[in-house]
Amino acid sequence: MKMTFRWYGPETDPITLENIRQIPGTSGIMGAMDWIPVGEVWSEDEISSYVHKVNEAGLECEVIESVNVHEDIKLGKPSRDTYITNYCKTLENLAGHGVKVVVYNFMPVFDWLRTELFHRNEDGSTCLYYDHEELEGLTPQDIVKSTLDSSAFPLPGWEPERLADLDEVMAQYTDMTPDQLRDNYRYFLEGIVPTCEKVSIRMAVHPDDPAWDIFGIPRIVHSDSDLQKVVDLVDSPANSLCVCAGSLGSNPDNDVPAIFTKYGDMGRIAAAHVRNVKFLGHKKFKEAAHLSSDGSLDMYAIMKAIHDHCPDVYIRPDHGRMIWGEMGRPGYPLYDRALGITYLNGLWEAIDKASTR
Ligand code: DNO
Ligand code: MN
Repeated sequence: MKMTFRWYGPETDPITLENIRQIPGTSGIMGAMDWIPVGEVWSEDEISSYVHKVNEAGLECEVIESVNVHEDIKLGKPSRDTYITNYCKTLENLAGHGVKVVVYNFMPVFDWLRTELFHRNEDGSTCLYYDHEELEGLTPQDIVKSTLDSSAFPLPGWEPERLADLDEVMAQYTDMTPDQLRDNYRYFLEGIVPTCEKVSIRMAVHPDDPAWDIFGIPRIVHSDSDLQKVVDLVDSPANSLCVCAGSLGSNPDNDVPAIFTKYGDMGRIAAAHVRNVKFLGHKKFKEAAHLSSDGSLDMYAIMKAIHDHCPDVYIRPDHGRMIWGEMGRPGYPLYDRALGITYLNGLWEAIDKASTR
C-alpha cells in the first residue's frame, strides 16, 4: 500500500507540499492539473515542472487524479476520436514522467455532488451533506450558485466556465440509455487501453458519487454489477477501478469490503479512496470523520479487505471535515484528512502485524 494525499497544485491548493510531507506515513500525492482545459493534451513541459516540484518536496507523483474525460466522448459525438487521441498523448506524456495510475470518472456532466458543503456538526466542525429530497427541488444551476456563494472554490467538475452551456449539454443526455452510455464508455476504453498497456499506465475509474442517478441523467458506475460490467468492457489490468469507500458506501446496499475483496482478487483495483459516511435516512447522508465509530462504514473491515486482497494499491483519505477553524476547499482540508491518514495507517499497522504473527 502507498498512502497518498490529493493535491490540486501550486496555484489553487492552499495546502503546500511541505504540509503534506509532514503527515507521517505519506509517500506521495494524487496530483491534479485542473487548469488545463478538459480535452487538451497535457504538455511534457507542464507535467515535467509539476512532477519536479513534487519530487523536490520529497514526495512521489505516481498517481494523477483526474484526467477528465471530454463530454463529447461520453456523448459519443464524432469529435470523440480527436479527444481520445489527445487523451492517449496525455497518458504517454504522464508515463514519461513516472506516472503509473490515472484516476478518472465517467459521470455525465457532473463530478461528485452534495446539497450542503458546510453542514454544522454538534462539535462545531462542518462536513459535506446530501439529501436527495432537497436535491429534487433544485436545478443544477441552483447547486452551482449555492456552491459559489458558500465557498471560494467550485466543486471539481462544477467550474462555472465548464457549466456555461449546461442546459444544452444536459439535454443531450435526456434520451440516452445506460447501455448507450456504456457503449460510449467501451469505445473510449478500446481507444486508450492499447496506449495504457504500451506505456504501463493503469486507469482507475472512480464510482458515481452519490451512488445513484441525479437530475435524470444516466450513470453507470455505482454498484457491484456496474463495476463488473466496467471491468468486462475491456479485459485488461489497464482497465481498473478506483474503489471509493464513501461514494459506493453512500448506498447501504453496496457491501464495500466485499467489493474490495472481489475486485482485489481479480487484480482490478489500482487505487482506493478510504473515507466514512453516516446514513441519516433514505438517500440522505453526511460525511463523517474517517473513524468507524463516527459513521456507518466499518473502516477496519475495509482496510482488512484491502490488506488481504489488493495490498499494492495506492490509497488516499477522501473528503474531510472542516475542523480547528480551517477554511479550505470543501472536502479537501489539511487537518481532517491528515487525521484520516494517521487513523488508516494505524489500522494498517495493526492488521499487518496481526497477520504476520
Ligand atoms: C469523490 C472524489 C471525486 C473523484 C473524481 C475522480 O469521492 O474522490 O471527486 O476525485 O470523481 O475523477
Ligand atoms: Mn472518492
